[in-house]
Amino acid sequence: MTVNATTTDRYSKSEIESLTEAALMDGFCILRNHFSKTKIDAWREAFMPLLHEHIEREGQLRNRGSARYYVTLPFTTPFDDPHFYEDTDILAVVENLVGDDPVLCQLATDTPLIGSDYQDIHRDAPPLFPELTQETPPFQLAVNFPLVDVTPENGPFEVARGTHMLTKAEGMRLLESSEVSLEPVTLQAGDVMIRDVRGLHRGTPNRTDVPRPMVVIGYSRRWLNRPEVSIRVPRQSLDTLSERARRLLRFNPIVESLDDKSATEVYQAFAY
Ligand SMILES: O=C(O)CCC(=O)C(=O)O
Repeated sequence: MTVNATTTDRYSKSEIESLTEAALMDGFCILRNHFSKTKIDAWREAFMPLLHEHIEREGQLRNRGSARYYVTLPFTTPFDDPHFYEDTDILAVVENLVGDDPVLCQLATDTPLIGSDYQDIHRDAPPLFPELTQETPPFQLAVNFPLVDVTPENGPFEVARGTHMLTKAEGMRLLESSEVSLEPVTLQAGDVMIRDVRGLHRGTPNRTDVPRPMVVIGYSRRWLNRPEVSIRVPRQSLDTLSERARRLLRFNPIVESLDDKSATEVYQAFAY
């Protein structure tokens, strides 16, 4: 299910329900033309130097595959803009999926460059109860939006619809028997995908010279703490945050400064 924003970025209650149903059934839903392109341009401009610094510092780790990088964004201008992480429509779908009082746990990017390859098909989180063959309702969501248009050439994310409620083995069996297939998700800058991170997916090669950054804002159920993807919140920002933002960010570390950029990304194990 795809809903196109018209003159307002506020969806009706029934549209929010439809988006929620799509995400429950397919594992994802898409809100077209949702975020301001001007703001996305500002993010891309601010992001490119961070990508280059990251590649210099730890590009040799190659833990997402060749020429593909996971970079956490600093919680500062322009990335600390509540327009993105406190979006009313997105939070309405998020709360329908993972319940009231969710936790904002992740603010990062996945970027394939030329020379990147197909990733192994994976999920982004292990099951909560691996001893069960029955999956649980959603507990971890990724809100993804690209900082450039995503085309068939620049490495669209591919996802197998409806596999989020299956065990990985069962999802892989359906893929191998062609009962389900991987679908490339092409998005324009400004489009947003809300997905259950258990849906089987993979990154694909970017065959162009232009990096393809995809932002991931992570939301978890209210009791789930995921320190491996934390957002470092500067103490001086606390007073500027809304009450809702402080609540969303409650499991994240408060830091005196964001100046220390030397730490290696902690989020190295990502595929399950
Ligand atoms: O191409 C993408 O953005 C997806 C990458 C991905 O699934 C991952 O690195 O876990």
